[in-house]
Amino acid sequence: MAMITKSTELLKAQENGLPVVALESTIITHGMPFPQNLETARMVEDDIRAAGAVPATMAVIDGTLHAGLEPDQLEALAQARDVDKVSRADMAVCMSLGRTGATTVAATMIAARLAGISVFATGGIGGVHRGAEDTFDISADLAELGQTAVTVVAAGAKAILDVPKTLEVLETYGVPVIAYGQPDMPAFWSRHSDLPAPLSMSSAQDIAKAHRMRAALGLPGGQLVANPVPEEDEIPAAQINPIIAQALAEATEQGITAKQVTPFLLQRIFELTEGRSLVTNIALVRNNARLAAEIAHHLV
Ligand code: PSU
Repeated sequence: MAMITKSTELLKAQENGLPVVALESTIITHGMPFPQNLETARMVEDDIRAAGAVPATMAVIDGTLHAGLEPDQLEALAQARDVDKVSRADMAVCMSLGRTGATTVAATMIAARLAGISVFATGGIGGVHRGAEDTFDISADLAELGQTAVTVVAAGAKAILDVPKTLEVLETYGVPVIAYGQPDMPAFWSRHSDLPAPLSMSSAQDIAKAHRMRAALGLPGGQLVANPVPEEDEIPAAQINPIIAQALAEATEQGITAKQVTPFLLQRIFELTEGRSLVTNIALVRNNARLAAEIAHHLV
C-alpha cells in the first residue's frame, strides 16, 4: 500500500537535492473563499519557486495522500464541496474511506514527515481557543508540533485564539516558538502583540541550524517560526481587535463549535473588514512561504 503519492515536481526536486517547502490545503478549502483561495494557492507555490525551492501542497484526494498537487488537482480541490477538514485524528479514516480531505497544520506536518520534507509554510497555526477553560477546544496543531520534526513558518497563532495560553501549551510540549526579526510575538493580521516571544532569531540560517540541532539532540517535535506580516499589509491590533471580539461573540451566540469555529470566525472577520482581512491573510502566507524557502535552502 503506497502511503503517499508524490507529484512529478516533488519527485524530481528530491532526486536533484533541491530545497522543498510543504504547504497545507485547509487554508484553501476552509480558510479562504473561491476564487481567491485558488489564486493564493498558485501564487504561494510560485513564490516558493521564485525563491529557488519547490512547493508541495498536501491533500487527501479520493483516499490517496498526495505530497504535491498537479495543477488540475489543485484547481479541483479549490472548488470542491464537501471536503473533509483532516487533522491527525481523522486522516486515516478519510483515507481508508476513499474520501477527499484538506490537511490542517497537524495533518500537513504528518504528510511532510512521510514525504521527507522539513519545512512548511502556512498562515497561522491553530491553538488554544478563547474560553478553552470551559470548552477544552485546543487545536491538534499544538500536540503535532510537540512530536513531528517539521519547522512550521506562520504569522504566529491566529489572533482569534487565546495566544498567551497557546504559548503556555507550546512550552509544555517543548516547542521552540521563535519570533522572526523582532522580540515580540506577531499577531497574525498585526505585526505586533504585547506579548514577548519565547525566542527570537533574525536569520533563516540560524533557524535551520536550530532545526538540525534538535535532530542531533534526538528531540522529537518541530519548531514554530512566528513571522510578522509585512508592515504595508498589516491591520493594526487596535483596528482588528474589536472585530475579532464581535465575531467571537456571534460564534458563541450561534453555538458554533469544534472544527467549525475557525472557518466561521475567518469568514465573519472577512465580512466585517469588507475583505481587508483576506488581503492581509494572503500577504502573510506569501511572506511565510518566502521565509520557509530560505530556511529550506539551508536544510538541503
Ligand atoms: N492559516 C490560515 N488560514 C487557515 C488555517 C491556517 O491563514 O484556515 C487553518 C490551518 O489548517 C490550521 C487550522 O491547522 O486553520 C486550525 O483549525 P482549528 O483551529 O480547527 O484547529
